[in-house]
Amino acid sequence: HTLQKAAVCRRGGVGSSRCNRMCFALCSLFSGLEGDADLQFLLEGGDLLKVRSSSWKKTRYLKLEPDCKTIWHESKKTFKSKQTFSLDDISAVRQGRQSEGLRKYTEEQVENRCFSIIFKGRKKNLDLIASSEEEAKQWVTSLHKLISNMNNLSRQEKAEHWIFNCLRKADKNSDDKLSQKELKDFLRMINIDLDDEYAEILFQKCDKSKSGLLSGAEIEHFYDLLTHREEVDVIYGEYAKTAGYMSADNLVEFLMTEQRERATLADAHKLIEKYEVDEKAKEKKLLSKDGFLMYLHHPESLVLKPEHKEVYQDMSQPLNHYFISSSHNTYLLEDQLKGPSSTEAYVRALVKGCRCVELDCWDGSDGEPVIYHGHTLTSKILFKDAIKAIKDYAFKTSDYPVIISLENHCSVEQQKVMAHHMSSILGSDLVTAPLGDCMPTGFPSPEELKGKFVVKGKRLNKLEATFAPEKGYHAQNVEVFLQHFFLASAGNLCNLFTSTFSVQKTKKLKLAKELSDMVIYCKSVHFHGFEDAKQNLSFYEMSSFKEGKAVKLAEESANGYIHHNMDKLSRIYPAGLRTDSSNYNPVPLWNAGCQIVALNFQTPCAEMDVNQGRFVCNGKSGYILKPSFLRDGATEFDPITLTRGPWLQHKLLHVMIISAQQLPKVNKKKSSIVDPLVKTEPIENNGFNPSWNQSFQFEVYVPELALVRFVIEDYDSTSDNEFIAQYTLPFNSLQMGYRHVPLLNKNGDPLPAAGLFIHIIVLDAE
Ligand SMILES: *[C@@H]1O[C@H](CO)[C@@H](O)[C@H](O)[C@H]1NC(C)=O
Ligand SMILES: *[C@@H]1O[C@H](CO)[C@@H](O)[C@H](O)[C@H]1NC(C)=O
Ligand SMILES: *[C@@H]1O[C@H](CO)[C@@H](O)[C@H](O)[C@H]1NC(C)=O
Ligand SMILES: [Ca+2]
Repeated sequence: HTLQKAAVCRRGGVGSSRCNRMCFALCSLFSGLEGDADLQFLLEGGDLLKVRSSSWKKTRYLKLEPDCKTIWHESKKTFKSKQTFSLDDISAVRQGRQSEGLRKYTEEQVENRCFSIIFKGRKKNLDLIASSEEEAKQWVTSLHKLISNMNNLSRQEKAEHWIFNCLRKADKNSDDKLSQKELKDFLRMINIDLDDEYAEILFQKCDKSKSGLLSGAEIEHFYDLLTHREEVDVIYGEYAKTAGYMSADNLVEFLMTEQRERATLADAHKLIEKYEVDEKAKEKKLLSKDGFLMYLHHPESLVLKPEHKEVYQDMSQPLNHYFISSSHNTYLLEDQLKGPSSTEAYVRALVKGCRCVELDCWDGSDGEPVIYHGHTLTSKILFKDAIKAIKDYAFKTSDYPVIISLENHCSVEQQKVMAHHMSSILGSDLVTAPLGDCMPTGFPSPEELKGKFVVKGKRLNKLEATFAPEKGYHAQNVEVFLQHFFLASAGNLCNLFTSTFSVQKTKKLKLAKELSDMVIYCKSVHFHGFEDAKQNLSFYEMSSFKEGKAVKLAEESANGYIHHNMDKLSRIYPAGLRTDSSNYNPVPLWNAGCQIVALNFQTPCAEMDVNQGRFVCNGKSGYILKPSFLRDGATEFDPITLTRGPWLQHKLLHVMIISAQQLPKVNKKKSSIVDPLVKTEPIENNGFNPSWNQSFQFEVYVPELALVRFVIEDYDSTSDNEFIAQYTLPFNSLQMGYRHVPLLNKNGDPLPAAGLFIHIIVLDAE
């Protein structure tokens, strides 16, 4: 374990508290868990039956590699190269027949022996059957334990873990020593393309024993040279005015001057107590450079205000006063024409905090309604399976209500089946009557609707009718003639099929009373202008707008739209032309107060990054309270003309992009090295620790609506730059001073070791 110790115990020396702490964190992953049966179990591994279809079920040997991070996955065909995946790629491990594949291809009696490994991104699930119930349980508990253990490591520990793994992989002949060739491979792995001469110099500098191999302390030295953060040294040096250390007083000065935090001596003592790794320094109430780095990496010190991470907004306002994280055609995993539909897509969207999901319902065989993109080749899933998945995953990330948006194309018979499934699966969590005993005059709040499902769809009559029985409403399955019905739905569909629609335009839709009655707070109606809506529509009657129409309203009558959205809900959906499931910019629609701005969640793109950034705060609840100038009935706010008013708070945002750490490779080709660019000068051939020191200034006029996005691209002089990583957050949630920005990959999943280091100041412009 020389390499490991080198990585772990480099500065403090064996026995120091830093070393112990790091060793504990890492060794509990690598070697120190002799006593831990779960880890031992995974390292030994075992045979499992992998399920791909009814006929394809094959035995596979799975085990954890000694890096405790990679799962090795053997095919019986020996000539096939071994397959592996990283624990980092796992999004969930589910016990039982909790995947589409297992439900479809296995019998109920194996329920207790089944489990599934679900991956991030688009990688297919691994559906497995163990030989006994105990064994299945053991796999699931062990994997859960290891994953949560790994997620518990601090950013710095993750970074060191990453480097250690690269070192271990580079040591091809496992002799715990690094040859010059192995060293070069290692540098490539961590994204540094040193030229041969410099690599040689570095190697000679560290190879004190002149053996031609680096071992033990030599690797430590080499590692130190690599991980050295000169920019942090400079900052530390400026404030470390007490015998080369930062005293509590020095720390207060740093916090007040640079971080713009109101800090007392007591706060500084607490920070030293929490982050100092050297016991001797801690005793003297001093912060060492290592302790300072620990502080800078801690989640509370990152660029996002820690107090905004929790639910911090008032959740007791009416539902339509919030932006609601919303998805379009939620069932699709890929494009809108021939891609697969999956209940997994609902799980992914809900786990990402989405609070409005969409179901396109059509008649299926055997009387069971199905979900797919009508008139296309997208595959089908059962309506009831989608509802079950929604029920199971609705409140894993957020407790606040989920809106089930129904696009109903079913016969009355199958609509009754839909109503039956919703009421039997969702039970009392389904809102089937207004809260309270009388006709409501406005929306309930997210707080009041916690844990509830709200159906959005067509309704036969006004909700008021249920409170006025004397008017006698008893009709069953009344025909509603929806003359605009197909015009409206066509917006959801590919233009290839519009010709079919012109023929069907006059088709009538019958609505089952059972289904109609479930529509309480979100009744779909057509939009005939703001004036009509104001005079003729009740608060719960809401319209859906195709993106083009909505953008036009948001540009031409923004203030009218804002007032409309103070009384009602608006849903926006992508144009039918977007058959590739691309997205539109949600920002202008939020600026006009629209709540349900539905995006194709399955598509990695800048618009989804922005959506994730919009909803990263407030406990990832999927609800963000609109600023008061979008809720106040007297508001004159117009995001286009931007007249004076309380919304106008002209600010200057100064950002200095200092450096980045451990940017991942985007091109798996071994020889390719990332050339990172942060809208600055590109830094050539260094993705490990590029440094820029470039300052920028931005003007911000409406801070409450502004979002800030950091994007890192790989610069290419001959073609388009390639995306590496990004992070987006609300302007008002920025912390000032020296901050690390966590980085997300194109799917929005965190890159644990990577980061951007910046300095931020926000000033009033006037
Ligand atoms: C992870 O950290 C939390 C809080 O610090 C702790 O309660 C939990 O037991 C830790 N989990 C593991 C697996 O170490
Ligand atoms: C940025 O500043 C740091 C600290 O002063 C320095 O070590 C580094 O070389 C600088 N980088 C560039 C590209 O100027
Ligand atoms: C309200 O509805 C009635 C009946 O459909 C219609 O005549 C009237 O023009 C509508 N009001 C507005 C302002 O559009
Ligand atoms: Ca070696």
